[in-house]
Amino acid sequence: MLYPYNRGMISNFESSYIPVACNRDCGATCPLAYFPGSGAVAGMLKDNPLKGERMRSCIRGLKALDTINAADRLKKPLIRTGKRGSGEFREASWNEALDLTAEKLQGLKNRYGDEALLGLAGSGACRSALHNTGKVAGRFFNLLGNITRTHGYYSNTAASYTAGLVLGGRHGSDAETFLQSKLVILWGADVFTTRFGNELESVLLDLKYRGVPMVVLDPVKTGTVDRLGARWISLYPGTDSAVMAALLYEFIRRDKVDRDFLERYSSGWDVIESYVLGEGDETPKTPEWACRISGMKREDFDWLADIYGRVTPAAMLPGLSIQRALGGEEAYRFSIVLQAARGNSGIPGGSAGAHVWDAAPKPRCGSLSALYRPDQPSIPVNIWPDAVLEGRSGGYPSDIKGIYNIGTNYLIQGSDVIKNRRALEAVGFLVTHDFFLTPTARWSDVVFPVSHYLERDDIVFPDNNYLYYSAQIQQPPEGVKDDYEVCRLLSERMGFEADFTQDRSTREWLDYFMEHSDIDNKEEFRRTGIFDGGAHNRVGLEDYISDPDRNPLETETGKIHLSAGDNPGFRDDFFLQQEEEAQLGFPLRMVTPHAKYRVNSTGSNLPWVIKREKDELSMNPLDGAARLLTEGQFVRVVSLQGDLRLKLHLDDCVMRGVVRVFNGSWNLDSTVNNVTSTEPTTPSLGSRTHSVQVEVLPAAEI
Ligand SMILES: Nc1nc2c(c(=O)[nH]1)N[C@H]1C(S)=C(S)[C@@H](COP(=O)(O)OP(=O)(O)OC[C@H]3O[C@@H](n4cnc5c(=O)[nH]c(N)nc54)[C@H](O)[C@@H]3O)O[C@H]1N2
Ligand SMILES: Nc1nc2c(c(=O)[nH]1)N[C@H]1C(S)=C(S)[C@@H](COP(=O)(O)OP(=O)(O)OC[C@H]3O[C@@H](n4cnc5c(=O)[nH]c(N)nc54)[C@H](O)[C@@H]3O)O[C@H]1N2
Ligand SMILES: [Mo]
Repeated sequence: MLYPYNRGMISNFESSYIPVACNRDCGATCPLAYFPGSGAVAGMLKDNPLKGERMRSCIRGLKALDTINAADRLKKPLIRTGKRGSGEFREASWNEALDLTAEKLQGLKNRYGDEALLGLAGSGACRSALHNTGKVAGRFFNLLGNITRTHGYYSNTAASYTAGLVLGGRHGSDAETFLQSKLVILWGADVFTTRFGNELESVLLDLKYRGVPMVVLDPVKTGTVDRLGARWISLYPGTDSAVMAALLYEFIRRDKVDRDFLERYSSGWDVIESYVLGEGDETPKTPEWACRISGMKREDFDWLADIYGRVTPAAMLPGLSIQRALGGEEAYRFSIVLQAARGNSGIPGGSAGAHVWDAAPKPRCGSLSALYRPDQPSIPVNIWPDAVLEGRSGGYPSDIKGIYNIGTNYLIQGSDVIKNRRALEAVGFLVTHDFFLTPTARWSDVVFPVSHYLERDDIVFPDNNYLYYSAQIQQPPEGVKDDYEVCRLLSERMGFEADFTQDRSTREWLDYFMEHSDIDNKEEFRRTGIFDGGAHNRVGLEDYISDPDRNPLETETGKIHLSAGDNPGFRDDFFLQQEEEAQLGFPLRMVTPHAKYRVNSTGSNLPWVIKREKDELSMNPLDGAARLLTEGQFVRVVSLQGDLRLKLHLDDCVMRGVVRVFNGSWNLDSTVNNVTSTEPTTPSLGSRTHSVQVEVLPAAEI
């Protein structure tokens, strides 16, 4: 018997467990445990009994057995026989599929050069040291040659750009530090759905019971508003920086700016103040100005300006949503500026205003190197289909003839599905590794069936000060291999196996990573699944704030460089562009957030998810009435990029003038990226999937 589960819920036959950790691209990453079944009782996943007090797992992780046991799990390599996307494949032996792939890759290299191959590695299993879709893929691709890679993330390109310039990087805080907050501002953050680490919800619920005021700024009244009993303030997507600038205007007017703090810790406030007061453009960023742009109610604005101007420490916790919108770089900037202007940066209960849940230092631990090459051709991930379709003549670094895809479903998760389809159809050879025949896999020439994180040993990295050991609970189904093994077998065929494996087995890799780690007792770590790095009350920026001269930030000035980069301010050029689209017949602003039970598109095929996720368009009843639309009818959503067909749900949780469709459906007729665009937000070239202008029309029932 290892660790008895002592909460009276587990009977004797389940009293030993195998530690596992949820390794998905969700913001939480939780330590779980597999309790093997016995007789008629099936094995099950539960919380790791040794988890931290505040850690909360969720149904997405606890239901992971449904993924590995799914009826539609791929178990044989597939080779395409019909047209791309037709779903016509034949099953092949591993030898045949691997030989064919090695031959095609070599052929592409010989004929067009290394850079004709584009490597895509997505958010599959992306939190671990070894079987990490990004790292395994990167290592294989980069040993294969100087192939074209992608950089940046769909998630946070604009945020990373801005935080890099203004703060010199990420300065997250441990969740427990927010227990000292006297005000919590969740700006575009639906943290009970898209989670910020695995401890924040418990902290926020404590604050709720203590009566700490909380506010959620979101075009939609989300589950987080209800769970926290928070005040909901609605505003149009993509207008956050306008409201933030007007809050600064009010702080200046009411003498609520902490000028001593700014003087000591920041640079560039003069530029920001002059912008806010309208000295350059003759537009003072007044509450009237911001409410007109954002659709925010004046009484909401005044309430927020008052409480935020009065109460410290205040935790500003922006979601990533505010920067997956045109002008998202500036929303992220102003969130940091507001925290500095109120003296909330770097103090317990405050926050840096950016990447707040992430990136306080973590325990040291080795991980597989992706071996990126210094002068490798690289394209921003968000515009991969443009790079494929336009190539060198369009100013991209290479002419792409083949794509190797490990752990992405970019056909539907990338913006503009029609463009993505064209791009996948334009390449000569496309390989995918996945568990299921996802839409992207359907478009591939070869599909390799791969193992799931429950079927392999790994070390998993959460966002807080822990490491998790995730042990194999069962062998993968017969015929299924690890991504690592598929890449090893190809590298063997192509002559670079020794470089790929460095003569290590997967077990030896994990030992090697642990040798280069803070883990003192490796056997205990393997047995319990949890290594605790110790400190859990670290405040982002605290070193800098305690001694700015000794601990300067990695910014141009060594300080919080508020005005770093070009033209800080609300991006009215993008705003005007959207207004023009509204005039052209696309007046509704659409948000496309992440669904509760899926992680991105994963889960779309699973019965338990299908039961819970309704693929529908949510619209305010007044907007529905104006269009003579009724609850439950089918509607067509049209944008400049394309259209889709969905059921309508009228819901006054959605602000007037806004509609919402969750991203991630595998259904090609209704998946939301049919109407989004790859036009990036600038200057960071990030995605802008929350800036979509649409119209909604009645559609015939099919
Ligand atoms: N359950 C679940 N959790 C996930 C994921 C998942 O798919 N499912 N995905 C994970 C990944 S990859 C990521 S990157 C993160 C994403 O985390 P976020 O980017 O923070 O999440 P979103 O779901 O895009 O949006 C969160 C909220 O912001 C609102 N919103 C949208 N646009 C705007 C805007 O312009 N301004 C304001 N103020 N609000 C806006 C939406 O209505 C939504 O309620 O979540 C992670 N966690
Ligand atoms: N409209 C709209 N679109 C969006 C967003 C939005 O907010 N709105 N959000 C964007 C964001 S933030 C992100 S991060 C992207 C995500 O885009 P993707 O990275 O394409 O996201 P997933 O749907 O999670 O696809 C991951 C795939 O990897 C597979 N997988 C899981 N584990 C493994 C493994 O171990 N090995 C292999 N080979 N495969 C594995 C899964 O089955 C799944 O098919 O989507 C973006 N798209
Ligand atoms: Mo993401």
